[in-house]
Amino acid sequence: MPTRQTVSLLKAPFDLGAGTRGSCLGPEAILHAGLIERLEALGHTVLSEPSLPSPRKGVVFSNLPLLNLPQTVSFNRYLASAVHKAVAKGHFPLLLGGDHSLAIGSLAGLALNGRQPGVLWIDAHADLNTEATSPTGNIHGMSLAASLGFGHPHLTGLRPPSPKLDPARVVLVASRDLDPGEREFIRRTGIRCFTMQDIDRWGMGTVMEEAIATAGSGPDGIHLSFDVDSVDPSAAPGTGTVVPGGLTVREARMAMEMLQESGLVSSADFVEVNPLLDLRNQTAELAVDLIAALLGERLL
Ligand code: B3U
Ligand code: MN
Ligand code: MN
Repeated sequence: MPTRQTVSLLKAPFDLGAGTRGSCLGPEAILHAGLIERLEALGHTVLSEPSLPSPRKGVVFSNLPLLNLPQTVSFNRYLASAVHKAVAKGHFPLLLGGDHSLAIGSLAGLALNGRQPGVLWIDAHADLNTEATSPTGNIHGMSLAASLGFGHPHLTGLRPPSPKLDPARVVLVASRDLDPGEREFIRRTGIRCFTMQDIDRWGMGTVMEEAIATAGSGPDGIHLSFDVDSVDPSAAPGTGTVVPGGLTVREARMAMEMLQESGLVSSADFVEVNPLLDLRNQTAELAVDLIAALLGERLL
């Protein structure tokens, strides 16, 4: 049995950071796939907090180069406070997105507690754009950059301090769709980036060992930010920006098991599940399998 924890489920029905609507329904789909029961079966206590208040629908948004900036900032402020409260009580904050712009609030909430964890960003994308390099204006492609202190001041300064992260303890895994400005960002900052090519060449086990050692080298453990588009679209079709050539279910699951064994993870985001694009809730079910593995479910 894993160490029993109190998990604060933070349901974040927010998709205005993405170019495609529907990931705001992700938290409900993940709950329908049985998340709470699976975590309770592991001996954890699950506090299902009320959903964070979602912005009104049917409004005309936009405003390049940062689409839906005010809504994204105000939602992430709520989220940061919710994470802050959960951590202050000693709970494990588990964020269910929603799009990946939510990592800004998640990491800001940890920073409010004076924590600066290493970050494992498992994602087909790097989310290292700023408004100056983004090809789309979608803030979910900017959330890691913002947390590192780059980009619009309303995002970087969402809550003090800024930056929230130390680039030496940020590790990308499963990357395969990087924009030119993101490649330059990685070169400039020296962030570790394990592409799918690295995974093919060295194997997921070796990559994860190095990733955990790098991200986990500080005093505050590791925050996992898991974008389901890291997994191959054949197994995770229900997400807004699918990129072929992704992780297998087995690789993703092993990554979660290795993180569990490390004992270093004390907060996580699972984002970009979009039930409007899914097949029979398959992607939400996969998310539940991965969260359960992260929190101690074993095959044997
Ligand atoms: N890099 C592109 C595409 C993208 C980022 N994150 C997702 N898609 N899911 C961008 O818009 O910044
Ligand atoms: Mn992402
Ligand atoms: Mn992605």
